[in-house]
Amino acid sequence: MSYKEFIEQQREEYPVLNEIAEVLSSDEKKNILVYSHDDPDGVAAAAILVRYLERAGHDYQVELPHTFELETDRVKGLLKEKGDQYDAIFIMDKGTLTQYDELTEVIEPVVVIDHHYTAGEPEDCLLYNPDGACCTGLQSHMLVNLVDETSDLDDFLALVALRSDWTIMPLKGIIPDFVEPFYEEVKDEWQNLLKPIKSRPTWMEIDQREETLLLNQISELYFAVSGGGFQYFYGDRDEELAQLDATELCFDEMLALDGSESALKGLSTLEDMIALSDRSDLVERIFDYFKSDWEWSLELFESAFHYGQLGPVDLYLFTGEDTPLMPMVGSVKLGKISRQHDDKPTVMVMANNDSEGGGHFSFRAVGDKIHLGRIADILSNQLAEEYNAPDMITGGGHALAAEVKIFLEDIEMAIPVTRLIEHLNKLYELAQAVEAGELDEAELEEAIELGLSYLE
Ligand SMILES: [Mn+2]
Repeated sequence: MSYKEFIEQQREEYPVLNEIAEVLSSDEKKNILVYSHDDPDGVAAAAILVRYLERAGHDYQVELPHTFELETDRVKGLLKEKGDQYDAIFIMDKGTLTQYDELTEVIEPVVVIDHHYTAGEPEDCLLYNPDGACCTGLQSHMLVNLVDETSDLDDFLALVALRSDWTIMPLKGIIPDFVEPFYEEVKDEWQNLLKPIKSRPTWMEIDQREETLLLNQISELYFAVSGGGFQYFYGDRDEELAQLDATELCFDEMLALDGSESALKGLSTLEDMIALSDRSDLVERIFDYFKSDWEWSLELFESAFHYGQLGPVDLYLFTGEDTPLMPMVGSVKLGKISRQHDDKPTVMVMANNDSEGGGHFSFRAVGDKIHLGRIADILSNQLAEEYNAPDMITGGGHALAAEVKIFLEDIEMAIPVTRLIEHLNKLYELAQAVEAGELDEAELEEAIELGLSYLE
């Protein structure tokens, strides 16, 4: 199936796409407010959309706030300040949340473009969250194709978004069905990004460190510049960087590639890519800070230790304070540990205290024997209830990767870490009891619910 046919098929399956196309159409001039996620996928999605809005002659404003979920009060505040000047709002790559319905009281239509799992859909918004593994960069590319044509730079940005969000893993030949029509259409044009090279491995090379792709390196560069959705910024050590919003820099850099399409297709090294940048001095400095933080964090991870065995899985625990790039470095360390043990299923649990306030737990796995999303979900709900702060303690994820983030600045880690250890210990004791054949049917069910999915 061609990419065009695939988009038509999506249009039939999701008639809301016709309504969204209507909002974007160039029949009358509009002013569109765009909120997108502050990670490479969200930034690329916004860039692809905005490139179209410019061509169509629409006005727009882009906001890339440093939270994943868009707080409705943030939007209401902006609208109060700016008055009634927008014809629509787009919320991109920022979760599919029922609370977005509230916004229809202050602006309509509310268009939600997202690919994350949702427990409940907003009903009054124009929502496009299709079945199948995709990312919002590709969704944005598809939307533009409903009303106009995309070009090489849009293809490039969509590839970066797909790789940054782990939707595609070309080095391992992993291209999900949803992405295949697009990927098949563009891959020959971008062989320079997609052929294996022996060069600096990125944080995406977890099961081996010998080869990488230029696409992976470029995605890592955009991760570094944007803060990656984890707000890893470098203003603490660089006066100039302290003065700017690096996610917006990333967005501007993507737009500034307009006109450099043939240079992009001729790229053979990451240095070439950095040299193409409008502000290559800044980009290079950010990337150097990123790399030195990476080396420092890798050293910190030497202290990760074997916590115990949960059935077929080795569980490792890492704790630290102000650990930079924690989940990415932890993933690479995890891959190394697993390889040293004949690719044994392994889980890395990471806990970080932010000395400026707040905390962060990350969970990563090789093998899906333990459901990390369930653990993060249970812990974040428990802590949110205990602190009565559902907006400030969030968490979740999937089987292989999950997070718990605590944004309460005055929090001490005693209770969160205790709850984490209590949960891990419960899993440990249940796993021991399973080995001893001591669990009845109901207890087995509970063990699975708590995360021991290898018992399913
Ligand atoms: Mn995304």
